[in-house]
Amino acid sequence: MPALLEGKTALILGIANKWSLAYAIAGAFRREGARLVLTYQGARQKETVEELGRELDAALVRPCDVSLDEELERLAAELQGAGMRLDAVVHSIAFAQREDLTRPFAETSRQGFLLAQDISVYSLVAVARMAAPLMTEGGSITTLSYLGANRVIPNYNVMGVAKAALEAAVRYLASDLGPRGIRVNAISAGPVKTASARAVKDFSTILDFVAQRAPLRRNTDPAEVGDTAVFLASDLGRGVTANVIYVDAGFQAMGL
Ligand code: 1JT
Repeated sequence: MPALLEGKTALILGIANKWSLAYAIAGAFRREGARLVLTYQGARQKETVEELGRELDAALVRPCDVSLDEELERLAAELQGAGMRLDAVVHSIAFAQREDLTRPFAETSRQGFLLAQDISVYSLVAVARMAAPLMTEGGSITTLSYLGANRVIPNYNVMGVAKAALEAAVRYLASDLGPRGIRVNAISAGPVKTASARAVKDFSTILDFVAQRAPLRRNTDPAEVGDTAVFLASDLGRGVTANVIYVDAGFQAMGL
């Protein structure tokens, strides 16, 4: 099979370390011949992501805090200045305060709610607005979601509401950008032991529960998320937009 992303440039936001879903996606994109532009948040992530960028032979590794419009504008200006067209964007970013993932959802503060919406949802809108002018040949924008958007998952709380908004944002962005040949989709991944997940208490119990009940009787492998992201970014995905694709070993289908 020929490389699926040969000649394409992909911007990937949200690698924190080698367990990040964004890192699995970057690896799959690189395997398929894409040129990679990676971003990280803040000085704490710099060393790690620059090292992973070297491993992946990334063309560019840059800081980008998606809560700041200026940082997104600076990144867009730099890519523009380097004459870089973008063909794919992967948004793999979310945040919520720890207390909002432990206390009852009804206790969520206004500030905690808005913070989760800002970082986990509005950032997709801001990234799409920044990237769209660089996608002069059309392109694909993919974000990461979770089943907590549609069902009550204990403790997912404010993130569930944020993921519901994120999936709605995918549909509205797909409608806006479709006429320019830009597709917008989400991958709803099954739970994976990432750094974010480590912040969740009893996460191993959740993983075991899912593995016992999912049709495939196992958890989601990050590489499966990477391969689905390749499909969406490639010409194979040309007819798919405004969609949420489950890469979760089938768990979402189960009632009991
Ligand atoms: C965040 C965190 C976003 C954890 C996340 C997330 N998206 C998925 N997970 C993992 C997860 C978390 C819970 C869960 C299942 C999966 C933590 C930091 C903020 C952003 O419950 C079954 C709670």
